[in-house]
Amino acid sequence: MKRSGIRALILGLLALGAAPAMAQNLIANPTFDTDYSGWPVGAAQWVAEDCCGNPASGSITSHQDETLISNCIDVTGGSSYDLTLWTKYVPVNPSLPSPNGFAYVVWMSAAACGGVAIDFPNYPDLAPGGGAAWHKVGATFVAPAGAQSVSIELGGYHCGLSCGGDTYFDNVAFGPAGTVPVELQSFDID
Ligand SMILES: [Ca+2]
Repeated sequence: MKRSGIRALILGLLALGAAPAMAQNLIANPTFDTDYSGWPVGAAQWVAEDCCGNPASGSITSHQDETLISNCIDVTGGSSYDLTLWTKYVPVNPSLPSPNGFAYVVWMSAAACGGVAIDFPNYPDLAPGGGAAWHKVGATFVAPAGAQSVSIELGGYHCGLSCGGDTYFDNVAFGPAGTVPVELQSFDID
């Protein structure tokens, strides 16, 4: 085990120790075991490959420009929420390595994703450096005042071959800050 692997393991154990006993993930079907049910908007490409080696679970991929699915969750304006997900970006044409995937956090003015969009920050550094290996990213968001629900939207931009690749998603977690185990932006396990 490399030094980085040891460090990741230690930090992972610290994160587990600091997490509340009841981690709360509000995402429906967060692991895409057999399909993307629970993500009712749009269409996705389900694939049998799991982010983390589970032979009984799959994931989804944008296949360049085809995916836009969402999960709607009621929230409280002004409260903080954690979003984590596993992702990877596989260039189809290595000379065009620009990531084309996105994870939007769309804050809505009414419950059940009704009303109007108040804000929709894109997830930062979704596939940093092209990220061809599965890795986990995470961030904390503050629900804007007046937000009553949020739509977590995963997909790929409609930019065709100019974007040059597919973005994969798996193990999506969203919940009140501190209830979803906090993990590192990315790390190596050797
Ligand atoms: Ca999975």
